[in-house]
Amino acid sequence: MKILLTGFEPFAQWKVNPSEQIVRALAKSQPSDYALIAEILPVDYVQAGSRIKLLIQKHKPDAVLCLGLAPERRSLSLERVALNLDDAPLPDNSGRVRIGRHILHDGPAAYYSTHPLNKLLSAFINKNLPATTSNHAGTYLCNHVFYLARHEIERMGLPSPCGFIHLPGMPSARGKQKRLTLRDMTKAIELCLDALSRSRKRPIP
Ligand code: PCA
Repeated sequence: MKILLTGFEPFAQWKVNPSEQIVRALAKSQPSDYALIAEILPVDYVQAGSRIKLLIQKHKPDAVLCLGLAPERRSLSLERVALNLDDAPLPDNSGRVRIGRHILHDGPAAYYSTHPLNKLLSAFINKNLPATTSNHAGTYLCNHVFYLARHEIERMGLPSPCGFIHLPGMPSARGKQKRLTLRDMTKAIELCLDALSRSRKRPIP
């Protein structure tokens, strides 16, 4: 059983990306139930797109979990949908801005996550980890990678569940609001990987 886990490098004013830190931490652990392929993707539409496709082609993973930071959110967001759309005023790390552009001209308008979202949500809630489902992964890099990962899985005819989780912004030293710590987020992603390693059936979205 091989699971592909990806995070992103920092971008814009966020100098630390928890998705990168979590992927690096989990890459060091040696899970016994599955092999982890851990990768950090660049915040670059062109490079991240080709990297995720190549990783899926090369490893043919049994499951794919992509992570990214959504600084304004307060809980773990299990994304339901990836849109065929790049549309963000924020430049990528190479300075590219994409407004109102299809990711793939001949691709479907959207793909659903094929993760067992309700099961993952209950696993998080049972451990007191604040989590929710989300119907919008944005129209920036996270959505871009999620869409292309789902497309590649479909194109190759793989039965592998593939989904995306947005991580909330991390607590700041002076912040008053209670936020999920990096440790809790890492625990949540570990739970998710365990659940994915146990369920390989395609759920109905
Ligand atoms: N979050 C951004 C891109 C990289 C990341 O970690 C997003 O939500 O699209």
